[in-house]
Amino acid sequence: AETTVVIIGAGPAGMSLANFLQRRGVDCVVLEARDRAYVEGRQRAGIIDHRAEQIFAEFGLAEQVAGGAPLETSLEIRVDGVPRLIDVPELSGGRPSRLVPQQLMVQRLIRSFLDGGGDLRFEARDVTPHGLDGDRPRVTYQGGELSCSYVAGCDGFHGVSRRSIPEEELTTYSFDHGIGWYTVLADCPAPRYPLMAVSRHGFAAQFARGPHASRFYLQYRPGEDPRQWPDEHTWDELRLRLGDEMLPAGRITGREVVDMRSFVAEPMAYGRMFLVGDAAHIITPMGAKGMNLAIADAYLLARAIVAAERDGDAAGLAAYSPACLRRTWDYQEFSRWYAEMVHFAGDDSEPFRRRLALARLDRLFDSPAAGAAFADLMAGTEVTLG
Ligand code: RFL
Repeated sequence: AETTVVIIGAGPAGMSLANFLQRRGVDCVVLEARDRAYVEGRQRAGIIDHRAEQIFAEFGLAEQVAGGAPLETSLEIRVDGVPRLIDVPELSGGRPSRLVPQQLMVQRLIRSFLDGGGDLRFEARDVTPHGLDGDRPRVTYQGGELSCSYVAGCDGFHGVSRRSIPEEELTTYSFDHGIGWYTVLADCPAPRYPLMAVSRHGFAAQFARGPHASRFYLQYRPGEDPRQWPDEHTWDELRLRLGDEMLPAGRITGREVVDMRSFVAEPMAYGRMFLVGDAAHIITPMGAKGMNLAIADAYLLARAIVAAERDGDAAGLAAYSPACLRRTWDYQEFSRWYAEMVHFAGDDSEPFRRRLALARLDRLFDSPAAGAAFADLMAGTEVTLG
């Protein structure tokens, strides 16, 4: 069988790309290793930034994907128990993000693609790309084979796409931030504002997951396994770190650890294959940019493919990797800057670094220019191939 684009992976990157291509009349087939229930149930990110919402709007998908979702409010950073608010939507000139859980976004994108007659094949085993440096690559999987003009590697960090590129063609960068987070989902009333707390007791955060549930994050020390903490200890730690003695304990419904790591692969293209989203880069959750980067990559690739197919203009395909990498490194820097600020500001073991982090926080609150620069990144920077 033949198609124009084979998309490997039906996560945020793959389903964004599939919908963008469909709306522009470019044929594609999506091959996903897992079943639909698994893909639609995976909870991770929770924020579609303003720029990503604009991208969906350009394809007439904003209402479907983000319509009615709550808008971002001010953010509270509590420093040694003292609340400080930063009005991100205001400082960005009225460009609020939207709170959309990743699994809901993926469900909506899958539905929209299938309603439009899209070809999405779940449980595709042993997906393997071939002939990527030729004119007509092929992708095989158990029970099928597709030939195509382009392969979009949207299969996440552990996928097959990046591994199909000869090692000597790629430069990779890995960085371990040395910070571990214990995250728990609990039946506990949402905080008034998204809350991050910085103190000598360690970083903690609380975010709404609907009106009656919260997701908490607690920094933990290397070598510990906080999943073994008795619930009472988790609640004591949260009360201490959030400076909230009245925080009610609720049922804990999920426990996970997240190690802060970064990764970038360069370039994001090899022959006729293009890497999109986590297949090419992972970023720490600080700043909530991972999913938004995936959406922006998908957008740039869709534009480049449409220009090549409709107008015979391949310039966008050549510009894809450098354009995506420029944004990726910008966001890696932002996420590192943010993580240093909120983690080192409570870290007594390095007093000099702690004072620098506190100065960074003061500047964020006291300087409108610094606040605006922060809010601009939160809203999402420009997405262009140029
Ligand atoms: P995904 O989501 O990993 O999807 C890849 C898809 O490809 C499929 N696949 C294959 N299919 C066919 N053949 C193969 N060989 C395949 N191998 C894999 C997989 O089954 C899957 O369906 O990558 P994608 O689409 O690039 O999307 C990236 C985002 O998911 C990721 O950046 C975010 O989740 C990162 N992230 C966050 N991003 C944010 O913007 N804001 C956040 O607050 C945020 N919090 C998070 C996060 C990621 C986390 N984890 C667990 C990595 C919190 C966590 C805990």
